[in-house]
Amino acid sequence: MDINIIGAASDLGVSLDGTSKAPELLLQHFREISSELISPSEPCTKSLTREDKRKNEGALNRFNAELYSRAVSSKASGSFTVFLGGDHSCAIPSVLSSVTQYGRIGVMWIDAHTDYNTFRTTETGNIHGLPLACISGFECGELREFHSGGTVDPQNICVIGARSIDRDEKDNVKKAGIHLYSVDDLRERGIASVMEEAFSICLNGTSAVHVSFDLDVIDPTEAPGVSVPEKDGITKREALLINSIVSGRIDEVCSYDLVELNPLRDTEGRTETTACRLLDQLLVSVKSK
Ligand SMILES: [Mn+2]
Repeated sequence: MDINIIGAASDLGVSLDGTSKAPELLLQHFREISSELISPSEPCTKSLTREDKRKNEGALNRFNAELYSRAVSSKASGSFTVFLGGDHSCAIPSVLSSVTQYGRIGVMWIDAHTDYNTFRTTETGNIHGLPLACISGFECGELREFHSGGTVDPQNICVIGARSIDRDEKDNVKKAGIHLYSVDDLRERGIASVMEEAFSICLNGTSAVHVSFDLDVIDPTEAPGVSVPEKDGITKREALLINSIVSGRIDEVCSYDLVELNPLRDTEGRTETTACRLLDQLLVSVKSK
């Protein structure tokens, strides 16, 4: 199957510099693959005060609307479309464009965080903490105005590797009923068994699953180059195993994101190298799809 990579070169959804530089860096390793690099036309405000939590909403929505229209075209032309972040807010247009193209889908969110805040509960106003709530129709309507179709049923959403959920975000997660698998679940039950169950939840009544891979799911000792590191994560080896299971079931996967690499926080390119290995695993499978 043809592949198209959309590089979302933005850090509008986070308060730190760096993630916007990731797509260009990663694409250097995949020059033979069709790609487009898209940057926001407006600057990012870095303020972190609570009163200022809508600071980048307008600019991010305009950027996401552009990503959405590129992704809709890419998918309509029959390409397997990969989003390379940038911060995780680019998953909003990535997932919603797949809803437009493929209809009812599930979402597998591989991440240290549940990203299930809303403007009501966010402590920082950083929109990369809201995308999963947004794409599942849990509040956040102001972040998906460019999309007139449906959202993803929370019953078809699994978060893998979650270990950091904000206090008020916990209530959102509970109310919505998304499925969570902690690092302990992966270790106690085994990765293969958890992934099997997660796939069946995501595929229950849907046509395919979108996979969104946030590099901060990996322990910061092995993947330090992310904007919001969380200790006690999965190992690089476990990440590659999870991703190889995803790649092995590529016929059931409709689209994919790899996000949150922050080259300014990386040491000796370790996180970049892991990101390349993950992307390579995926792309090899997509080519044979
Ligand atoms: Mn995330």
